[in-house]
Amino acid sequence: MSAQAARFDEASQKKLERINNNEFNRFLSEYIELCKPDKLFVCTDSIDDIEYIRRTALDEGEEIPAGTKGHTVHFDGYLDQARDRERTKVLVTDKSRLDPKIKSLDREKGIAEIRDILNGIMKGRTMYVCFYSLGPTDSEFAIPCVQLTDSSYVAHSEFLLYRPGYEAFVRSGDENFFKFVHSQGEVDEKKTSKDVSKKRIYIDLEDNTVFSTNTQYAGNTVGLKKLALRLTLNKAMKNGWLSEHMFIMGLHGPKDRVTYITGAFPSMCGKTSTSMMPGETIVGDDLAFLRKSNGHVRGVNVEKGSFGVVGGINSRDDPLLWKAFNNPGEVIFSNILLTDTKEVYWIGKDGEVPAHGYNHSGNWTPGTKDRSGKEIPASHPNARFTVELKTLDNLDPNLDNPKGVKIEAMVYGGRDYDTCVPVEETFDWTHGIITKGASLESETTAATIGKKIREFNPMSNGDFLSVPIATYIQNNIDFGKDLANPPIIFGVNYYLTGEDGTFLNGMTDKRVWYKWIELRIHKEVDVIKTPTGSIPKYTDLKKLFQEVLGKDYSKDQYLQQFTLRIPQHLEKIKRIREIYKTSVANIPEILFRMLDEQEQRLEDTRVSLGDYVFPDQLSK
Ligand code: SPV
Ligand code: MN
Repeated sequence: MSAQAARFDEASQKKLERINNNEFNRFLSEYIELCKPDKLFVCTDSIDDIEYIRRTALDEGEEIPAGTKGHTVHFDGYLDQARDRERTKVLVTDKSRLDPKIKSLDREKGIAEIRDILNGIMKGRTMYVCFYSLGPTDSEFAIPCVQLTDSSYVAHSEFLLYRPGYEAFVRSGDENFFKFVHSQGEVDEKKTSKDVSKKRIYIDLEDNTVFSTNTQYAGNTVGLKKLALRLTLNKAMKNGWLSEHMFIMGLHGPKDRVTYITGAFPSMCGKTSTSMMPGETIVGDDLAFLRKSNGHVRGVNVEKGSFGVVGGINSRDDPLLWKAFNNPGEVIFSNILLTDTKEVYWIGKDGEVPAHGYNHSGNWTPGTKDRSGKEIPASHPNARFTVELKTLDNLDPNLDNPKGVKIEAMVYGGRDYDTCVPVEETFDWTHGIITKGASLESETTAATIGKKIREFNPMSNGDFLSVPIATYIQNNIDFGKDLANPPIIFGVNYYLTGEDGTFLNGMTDKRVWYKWIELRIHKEVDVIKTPTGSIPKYTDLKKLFQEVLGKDYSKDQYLQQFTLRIPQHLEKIKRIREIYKTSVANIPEILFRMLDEQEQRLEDTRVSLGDYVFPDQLSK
């Protein structure tokens, strides 16, 4: 046990004595000495300890109770509402091993800087020492983790999102665990971090350690989520597996058949709502580890809870979450509007906008403006909820299966208003990885009035890369190469618009696309081959629309949605090729070859059939 810890209470000492791990002792002593907390609370996997954290979050005012039993609200600072791309840096000794686009910092310099910020940062506070596991415990996927934080909200969130890992530490002296150090730093009267000049999020790849200071937004502080993703991605490259920004779900087909798939989407593109579709079962909504096993792929959810966007959730489109948000049970809402009657309100919720409430900006009424004169919405667009997946009615029974589930398909999708069809199957693994995964883009609307920006986001992991993109893509290609049964790769697009700019599909239409994907995996429906992939036949979709949604699906809708838009596809290929040609080195040759071939197929089709081609013209 660490000498420093001896200064702390007896109960914590007893809990530490059960752990026989030199690296853990060294790590804990180092950061107790540096951060100088007044108190230490060691959190085991026991219900009592987790309950203590929950209660403390309320006692310390990091969370506020909402009207419904078990629901709490947390607010982050006005300028601390999302992942901070600028201040998040990977620490490396040799910068040349990263792409220039990956924000990095000389390791020695970064460590010195963060040590300076951490010095005495926990004076007058409690350091929570928490243990978790990435992936199911007792599994080859599992990665043990230790989190040191002075935020009960961060500890509470992590107990909802990750499997407890104290007992695993007691059982194993494995010194290869991930380490997380977080401090919210000094807070203002609203309990939000105030020392913005000392806000840092540093990821030390060489010592598998994450540092986060003077911030509270969970994407910056819940280290096991996107910060650990840089560590796991790096680890996965070395050992030939994949660490992906993907949901995992069970698709329910005919005769009780369950087929598991993953899906990768950039943030705010419908990943969580897809993974929670009624009629299917959820394994995970954000992060997946994928490994090869006997010629196929197996996947686990890295987490056991969801930290999802709450905006837009309503009773019709998201019945499962709606139920969880309207019944007693554990939910943390962040950056929503809390009304005077302790009701939680978010943009897009059923019902009227409240006349008054409290949000991330303080007291709020409709029309409240920020300093620059811009109207503040009732809830922040990135307002979120945190729940355990077991709160949902459609949790898949394999969530904690240590072997994971067999992955039979992988889906890629982004916010694409004008190019790709709603659903299409790629020709093979490599074609899928290159033309869907490595070519993934998503449109965002810039703050400057309505200007649309297309953001390149390979595999939706663009923000989290900790290895050169060339290495990452090569690893993805290689991963599927020697598999007897690689997953089939599909592209989906929920955001396609018509000429007048209106969406061609309703929010729930995606339920049909996934039922079609399920049938395709089992070769129970036929396809029409196009230059970019294989698309559904009208009659199959018509039947599915009726079965799944009770909707009539007209031939006209089908033709509009599944028209091959050749000029847009050619533009996309040009953009993607340019990105890979100009910005990064050592891109696998096959990437350019596949793009060239796809371009050629599109050009040939254009010569014979014109710019816009109906599926019927291709099936002939
Ligand atoms: C995302 O933005 O993709 C999230 C939330 O899942 S965060 O933890 O902020 O990354
Ligand atoms: Mn995510």
